[in-house]
Formats: sequence, C-alpha cells, structure tokens
Amino acid sequence: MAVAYLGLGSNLGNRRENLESAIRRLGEQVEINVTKRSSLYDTEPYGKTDQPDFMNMCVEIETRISPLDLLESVLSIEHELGRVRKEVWGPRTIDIDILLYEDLELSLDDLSIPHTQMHKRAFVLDPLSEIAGDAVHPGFNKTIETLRKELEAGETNL
Ligand code: PH2
Ligand code: MG
Ligand code: MG
Repeated sequence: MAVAYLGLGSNLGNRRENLESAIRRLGEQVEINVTKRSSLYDTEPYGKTDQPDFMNMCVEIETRISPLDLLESVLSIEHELGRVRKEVWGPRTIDIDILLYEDLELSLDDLSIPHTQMHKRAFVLDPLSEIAGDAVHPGFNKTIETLRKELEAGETNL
C-alpha cells in the first residue's frame, strides 16, 4: 500500500458539506482508504483574492492505485461534485490536489508530485502538518513541519 496526502479546498456553496462529500467519495473508491484527516481551516483566498474565503483541509490515504489513476479518480470526484473549470485559481465547489505520494518525485504535463506550490501555501502546510508533520518533502528534504515553520517565519523556499 502507498501512503499519499491530498489537499482539499472549497469556496462555493456549502463548503463543509462539499469537503465531507469529497472525503466520503474518496473512501468509496475500491482501492482508496482514507486513514487520517486534519481539522478544517477557514482561509483567505490566496493568489486571486477577489473571491470568497476557502475552507481547506488535508487527508491521508492508503492506496494501491498509481499516481495517474489517483489523479483520474480525484478529477472524477471533482466533476461529480459540480466543479466547473472556468478560470485558473477561480472559485470552486471542490478542489482536490495530490500533495505527496510516498517519496515519489514526478513531473508530467498534468501532474507534478510533490505539488509544485504546496510549500508556499499556509492553507496546505497548516492542515498537513497536523497529520503528517514528520513526513519528508522529497524535493526539499525537509519535513512538513519544518516547511510550515519556515513559511510562517517568512523564509522562502523557491
Ligand atoms: N486554491 C487555489 C487558489 N487559492 N486559496 C485558499 N485559501 N485555499 C485554496 O484552496 C486555494 C486558494 C487554487 O487551487
Ligand atoms: Mg489547488
Ligand atoms: Mg486542483
């Protein structure tokens, strides 16, 4: 079994319900078990700021499926939950990002692991450090808790 971490976010409709539905659907996939979940974080929109606040969280999963099959699975759950892709970084009912997959480093057109922006985003590192503080980011060779502290202190990892 591979251990992977996903970041979830919602800023349209009933945000909490959207996150709960996404987690339920993830767990319903035959080859995915949701093994840990962080608490929920109410966060200000990052990047494109003129949109509603987000609710963010992270989950740990155990899975036998490959990263690309996992991507397909999360995209289909986003689609089922009514996500419409109108603009990059725009408001969404649900966003599910693959953050880490074991200690894999992968860079494809549609999928990069670790997620290329995760170390710059408190809305990812805060919930992720709750459930995976000791997990090592293979690109930086630093733990999630270290990355979280560095971001908080304004030390940038570019
Ligand atoms: N997702 C984005 C862009 N900005 N801001 C917050 N607070 N939370 C998000 O999940 C988020 C964002 C693109 O995926
Ligand atoms: Mg995202
Ligand atoms: Mg996404």
